Amino acid sequence: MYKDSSAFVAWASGIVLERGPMQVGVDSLGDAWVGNEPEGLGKAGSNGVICLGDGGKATATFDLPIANGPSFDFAVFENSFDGQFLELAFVEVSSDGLNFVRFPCFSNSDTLPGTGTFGYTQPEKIHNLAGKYPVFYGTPFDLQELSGTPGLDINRITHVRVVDVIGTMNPVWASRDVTGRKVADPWPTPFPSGGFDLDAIGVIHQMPAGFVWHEEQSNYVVFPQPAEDHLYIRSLAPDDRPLSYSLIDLSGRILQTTELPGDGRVILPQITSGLYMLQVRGSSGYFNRPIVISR
Ligand SMILES: [Ca+2]
Ligand SMILES: [Ca+2]
Repeated sequence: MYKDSSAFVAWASGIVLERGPMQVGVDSLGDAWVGNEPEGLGKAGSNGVICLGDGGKATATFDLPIANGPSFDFAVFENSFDGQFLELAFVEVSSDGLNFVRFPCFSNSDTLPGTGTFGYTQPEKIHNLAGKYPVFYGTPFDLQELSGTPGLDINRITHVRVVDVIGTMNPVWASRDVTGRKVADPWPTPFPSGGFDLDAIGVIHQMPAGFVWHEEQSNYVVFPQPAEDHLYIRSLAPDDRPLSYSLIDLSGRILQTTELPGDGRVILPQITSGLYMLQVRGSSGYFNRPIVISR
């Protein structure tokens, strides 16, 4: 996705860096050192990049949580100059800053002998690895793929972590995809700019300001997500039955307010696919819940 796409509504606003070595196994070279935290912030192409080194990590935060809207939700930008010399990274997300979940990724690049220092990678052989596309074009990720992961709230992603793929085929240090296959990327890269070059992380879907809610204060469950033409609101506490609800769009406009029938079923109006807010009122108060309608 091109950096100037109107799909991008925000960019990373904070980064914590854990740099990796220029070449894993050769401690005397020290860590990669080109670029610092500020160069991964803001819009893609707007300042420099952060070079992670072998296995280095950059953990980004955002002014508002990233949410799971229709299709892709954020994109990671690298600086490949030709779309063939690709430095790759795993991408992980967290909704609490502690528990990180990696996007399941695949690499079918040759593992014998692997990819040399200036070797090429065919982008069609990799999936869900950042660095797949050339400079100014972000690799997009869809949080829906992580739906149902315990400990992860895909509608309130607060952290995105990028982890450099160590391209060696040496089993001691090799990085592996979700199937356990080694992931090849240029290696060794024993220079200060070695490893994945993080340019930016662009947000496509985010929680609007003021719509942050607290799941732990709610006894309600809303399913299915995404919803097509109806969904259910149920309470986990029998004495706190949901009584009524409002459906609100992201500009704050109330589209529908209705008493909830006994079975908790909500028939959704004919509105376009997207992210909406459901405000549920019960006997003990109310809560707001972002929902995705996908038709
Ligand atoms: Ca999504
Ligand atoms: Ca690498």
